[in-house]
Amino acid sequence: MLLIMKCRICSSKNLEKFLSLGESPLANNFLKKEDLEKEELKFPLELVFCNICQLVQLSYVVDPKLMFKNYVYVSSTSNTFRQHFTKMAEDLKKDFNLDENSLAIDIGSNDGVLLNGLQKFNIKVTGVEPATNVAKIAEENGVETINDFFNKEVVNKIIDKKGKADVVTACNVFAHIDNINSVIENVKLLLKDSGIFVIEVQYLVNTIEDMTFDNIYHEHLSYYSLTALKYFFEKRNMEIFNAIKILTHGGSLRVFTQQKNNKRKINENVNKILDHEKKIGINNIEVYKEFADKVYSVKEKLNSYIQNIKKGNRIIVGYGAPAKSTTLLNFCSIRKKEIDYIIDDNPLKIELYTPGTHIPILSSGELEKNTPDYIIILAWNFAPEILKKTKKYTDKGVKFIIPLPEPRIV
Ligand code: JHZ
Repeated sequence: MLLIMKCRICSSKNLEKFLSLGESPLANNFLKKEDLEKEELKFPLELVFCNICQLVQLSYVVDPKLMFKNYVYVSSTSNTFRQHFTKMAEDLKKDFNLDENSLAIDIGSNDGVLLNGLQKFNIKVTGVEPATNVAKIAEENGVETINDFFNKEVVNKIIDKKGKADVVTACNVFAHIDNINSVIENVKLLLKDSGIFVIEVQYLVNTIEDMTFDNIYHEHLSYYSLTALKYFFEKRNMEIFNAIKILTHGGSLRVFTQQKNNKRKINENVNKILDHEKKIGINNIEVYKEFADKVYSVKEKLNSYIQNIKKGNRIIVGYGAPAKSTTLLNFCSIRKKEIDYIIDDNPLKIELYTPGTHIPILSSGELEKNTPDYIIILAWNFAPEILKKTKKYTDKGVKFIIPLPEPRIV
């Protein structure tokens, strides 16, 4: 565990702390039954704001090997995500004229869901994925995957074997990387002069406006605005030429970058988003202090909401055990006394227990055997998909709760 003394983007020490969610276990460190009595690793979850480049970031960095060598998150678990990445592959092919001579590399390629989509157009692909178990799933899905962190050695290996890349993607991994400076140097090495680097990151503006503070956990080291990303890429001689808002994870940004001497025109979206960020005060610590105050009051509201239900001896269970539920459950001290069990459809999570709060994770069959009165949708970003597949329980009178930004029945 390392205390960040300097900003990840600009190296400034002018960092201001504005939020503490206490000590929390690692979000994806789901426990086996035999490990429940063992002491769990917990680390502080605190956010700081850089007064120079405006990056919001965690104050502590946990060793990535502890988090990413064996991973339980599999992108294709949800239909929503499969569709999202299939469409992204189609858009990349169309917008950048990729064909069988093109090479695409995905950093943090998980089970290969994006690359699978690109392969359907005969585009050459390679994934880079540090989690051994997930890289294996990708290989089984027919996606060539290097089981390693993205580093210079890996880049040289790819160049030797396949040449330079037309497109490098990094979806939901850029916020996870501590040394983004070295990553960007390696991306530049890997890209053809005309190549593009496309990232998807959860969007800080959604986090603060929609109170989705549960996406704050140790895997997410940085919380990006376009303002901070622009600062970062310009310092590394890269240029953002387009940015679009997308719906994943409660609101994310897809950001397109190119080497600075490239010819693509800057899309007007970029300035529109930057102007909006300026207008809402993304560069002002007061916005973050206000957000922190609201986070503490959401905790109180959620706790009293749950206590009211429990007073009537009602049974509550959860649906979805996403990484973000670890933050919500730990920060709000919600345990088995409040939530009897959680359903998850990812087989890798079933029969495990939630980190810190030790609530059992079961398969959806449990709903039939032990039908609850309330289901709290912890994977709220997939609420429509989950509500659709559990419709028979709504028909039976089970009530579904969305916890954020304020608990409400849907
Ligand atoms: P989901 C992940 O976070 C992990 P998580 C990662 N660290 C990251 O950065 C963010 O994404 C961006 C389950 N589910 O996607 C599956 C069902 O059971 O919101 C998952 O366990 N049935 C890379 O973990 C969870 O919910 C369903 O029908 O917060 C969703 O996790 C559906 C739709 C989901 O990400």
